[in-house]
Amino acid sequence: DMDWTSYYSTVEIHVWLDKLQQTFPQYITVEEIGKSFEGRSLKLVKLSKKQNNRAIFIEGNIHAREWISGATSTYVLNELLFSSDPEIQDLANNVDWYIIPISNPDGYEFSRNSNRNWRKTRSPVSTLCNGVDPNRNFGFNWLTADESGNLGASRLPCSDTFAGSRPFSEPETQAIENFLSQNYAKFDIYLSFHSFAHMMLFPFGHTSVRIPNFNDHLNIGQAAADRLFAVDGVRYTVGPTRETLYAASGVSSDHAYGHHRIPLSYTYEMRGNGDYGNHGFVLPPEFIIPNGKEVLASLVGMVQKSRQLG
Ligand code: 0X9
Ligand code: ZN
Repeated sequence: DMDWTSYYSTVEIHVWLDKLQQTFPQYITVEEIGKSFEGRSLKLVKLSKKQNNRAIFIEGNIHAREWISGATSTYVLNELLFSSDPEIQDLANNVDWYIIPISNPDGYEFSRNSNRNWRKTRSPVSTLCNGVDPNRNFGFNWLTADESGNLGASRLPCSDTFAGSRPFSEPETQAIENFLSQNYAKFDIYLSFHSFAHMMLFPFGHTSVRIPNFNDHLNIGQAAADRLFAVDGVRYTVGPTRETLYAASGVSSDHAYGHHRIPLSYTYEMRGNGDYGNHGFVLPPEFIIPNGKEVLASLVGMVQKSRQLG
């Protein structure tokens, strides 16, 4: 069984999800929203303990090598189900959670079994190369340059930020898009889990023009980062992607905000660098639980602050 002391395979995670559904059929639903290029299941788990809750969407491990992002998705779900902390129970009871722990299973398995540093999907894109960056393959401002002419994505198939031949060229991103097109109205918050930079980024990546609810994103993000910091002293930087990190176009969280108008959208860049060692993407499994605890605490801060601001 899973205990968050190691990183698990896609199949192990999916078996765990299916077991949860069997154990808690009243409030856990597992749905296959599509299949990956290599035919793996894209599983989404829903936790809903009450009718008419608003919902939060979590997309994990869209980047193959960012293993902590998938592990944290399942950690959060497990805590929502089993924690006795009243603040966590409040999140579980009063929010519906839609979680895709492994959004890029082909890439994740390739990173586990062949090339630890793999980032993209695994579809053939030229005679030489495989893979599209799924976090450059969403439709909103796909392959769009910023004010300085920076695309924040690549047209070159062998690049690690290859945007694909067209928006949603990948079955993995298309499956998420199909789901969001049917369900966007349920969601107050879209969360895309990544590593590693200790950041909470919000739209946009393709322009430094500020979004209409910039201040809400900043204040709610800062409340989340403050709760995160209180756990273990890890300081996240909160800010808009283009200013805080770099130019990036066609990313999922901008699509969720800009196209589907989900009002709050964050990209988490979790542990990997800094005080706890410069591990980068290859974060040792003993950090799964500490990282999970602080991210979970941040969600408490995020939901409480967003209630306050209405
Ligand atoms: O480049 C990315 O896709 C993300 N960083 S990573 O090192 N995990 O690859 C950042 C995406 C920024 N997101 C938004 N524009 N919201
Ligand atoms: Zn990433």
